[in-house]
Amino acid sequence: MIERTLVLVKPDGVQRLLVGRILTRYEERGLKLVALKLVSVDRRLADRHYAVHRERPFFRGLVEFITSGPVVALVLEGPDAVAVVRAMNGATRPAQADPGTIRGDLALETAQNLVHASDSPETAEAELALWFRPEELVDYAREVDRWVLAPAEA
Ligand code: 3AN
Repeated sequence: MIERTLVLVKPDGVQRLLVGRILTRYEERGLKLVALKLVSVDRRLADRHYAVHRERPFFRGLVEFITSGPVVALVLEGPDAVAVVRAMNGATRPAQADPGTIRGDLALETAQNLVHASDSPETAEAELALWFRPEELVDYAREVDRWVLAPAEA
């Protein structure tokens, strides 16, 4: 099933100059870039993005962190993209993230775990709408897809 998912390279990723390295991993996997932008996140967007965590003790810290500097927001598309990207990111707590994942290779702390990705296709739909206007999602063909995707999906 071809899915779309929202990814954020959080302020720690931008400040640590890891944006290129992180995006390269998704690109090299074969995922298709559908949208991409650098965003200064305001309080309202942060509150809405983390609304499901509103009652958690770390909610304030989450909002403060994601508004502390620019983030890179992107939409990736591909077969099972939601699960594929979550697996590439690794466990939320970097100590539990497998080597070879973004967090397992590049992060040490839960709060500074570099990336966010939608956790289900339903969440992805809502997060895409929150972060991008419909016209920011770019529709284009990729020559490489015939080497990356099954014939029915290319
Ligand atoms: P994920 O980002 O892997 O989907 P969630 O949705 O459980 O993880 O948590 C959202 C974000 O909240 C995480 N990316 C992490 O930055 C932060 N977070 C989760 N648990 C904690 C915690 N115990 N203390 C501080 N921050 C946390």
